[in-house]
Amino acid sequence: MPAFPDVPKIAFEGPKSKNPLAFRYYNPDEVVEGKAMRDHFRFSVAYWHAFRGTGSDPFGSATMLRPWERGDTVDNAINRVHVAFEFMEKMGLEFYCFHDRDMAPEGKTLAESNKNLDEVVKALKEEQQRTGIKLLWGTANLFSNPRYVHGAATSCNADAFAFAAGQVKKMLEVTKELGGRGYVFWGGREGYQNLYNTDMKRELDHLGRFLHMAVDYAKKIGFSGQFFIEPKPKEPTKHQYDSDAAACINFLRAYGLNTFKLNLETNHATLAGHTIQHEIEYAGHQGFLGSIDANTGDLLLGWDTDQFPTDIYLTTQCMLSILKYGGLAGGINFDAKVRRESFEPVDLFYAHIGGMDAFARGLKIAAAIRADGVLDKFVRGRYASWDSGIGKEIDDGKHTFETLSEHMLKKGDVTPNTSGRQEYLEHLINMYV
Ligand code: XUL
Ligand code: CO
Repeated sequence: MPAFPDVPKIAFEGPKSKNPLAFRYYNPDEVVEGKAMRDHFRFSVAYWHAFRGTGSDPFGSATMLRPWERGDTVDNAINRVHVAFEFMEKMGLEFYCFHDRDMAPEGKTLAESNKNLDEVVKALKEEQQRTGIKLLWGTANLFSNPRYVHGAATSCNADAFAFAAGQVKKMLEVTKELGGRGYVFWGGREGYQNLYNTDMKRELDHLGRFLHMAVDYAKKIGFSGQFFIEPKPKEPTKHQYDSDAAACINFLRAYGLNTFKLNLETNHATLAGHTIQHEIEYAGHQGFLGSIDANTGDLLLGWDTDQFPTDIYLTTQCMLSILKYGGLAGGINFDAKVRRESFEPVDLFYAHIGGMDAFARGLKIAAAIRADGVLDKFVRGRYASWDSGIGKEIDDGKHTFETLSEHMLKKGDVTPNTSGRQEYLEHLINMYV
């Protein structure tokens, strides 16, 4: 029995289509900048939102109509896998991501939880083989269970660290078994609520040790996927250690974890007081750009609302910077949930189609801007003073404070500045949108 009997396979119908169950811009085989759209994006469904999200919030209970749900059992988890793969097949979503606990019920012990997971992983493997859909990344939920009340790798309770290690060990094995491209660490409760009770150095040392153990174990079992850290500044704790790209990169370098890359999330960037483009630019020029959790927040709400991205400026900015740094080792995972009020199964389709089309449009707009070279040309011109004369000499390491002071004493004052032309550039971008 199909779970979505009334929804056909979603097809590309082109920009003139008025069919809300069709792609207007996402055309997987279309080549942009020498690469098919499907390979630019590697769109992925976030299992926790799409198939475990209930619509509950702090003020109200579940609203989602999910007729296939029959409780938190292994049998139901296996049936849910079939539903999820039907959804992904119909959507043309070629990847998915999950946490251990989204996929199978947690047992009373680690052994029981591992056994439950193994049973569902069998079904995942079969469905992957049947459909060709792949795992983008796996991860472990190290934040929901009360044992992690003080964190996992950064907990004051050494047993919580040990339990988390057991969970990650298992999820690394599962991710390898399913051929996952990568493995994500989002520091669920790795942070603090209060510094009076916190030994920050000890907690960060433990986090560094934990991640080294993960690298060692991956090597031991031959898992060669990419490790990612996902920055987020707050929520659930008031300060998460992995607060933004810059903080993560500093941490990774300080603890000698240079093989990691970042999985950047739009709404996390805005919670950190940045834009996602800022985060992509920062990670990109430092060599740490890895993958994207695509979503958007709501400026009037100010928490991690995880909405589906539909803003063309947002996706254009993402794609401008992703193209600039040569693409993603990971992909674009829709870490986004349908609103509590969008409770019908078909809303899952509208949401993902909207997100995929928004990114496809962003890609085409960004590629057109790049093809004309308008931004590049402007930026190059803006820094032209560094390409010859004193600028080039400074860049070549030929100067000191003394020689520069000498230079200015002779010259008197600087060559006049030129306009930054922000309004001109914003208008220019609109010509491509
Ligand atoms: C939480 C979040 C997580 C990670 C995976 O804000 O984004 O779902 O993506 O643990
Ligand atoms: Co995320």
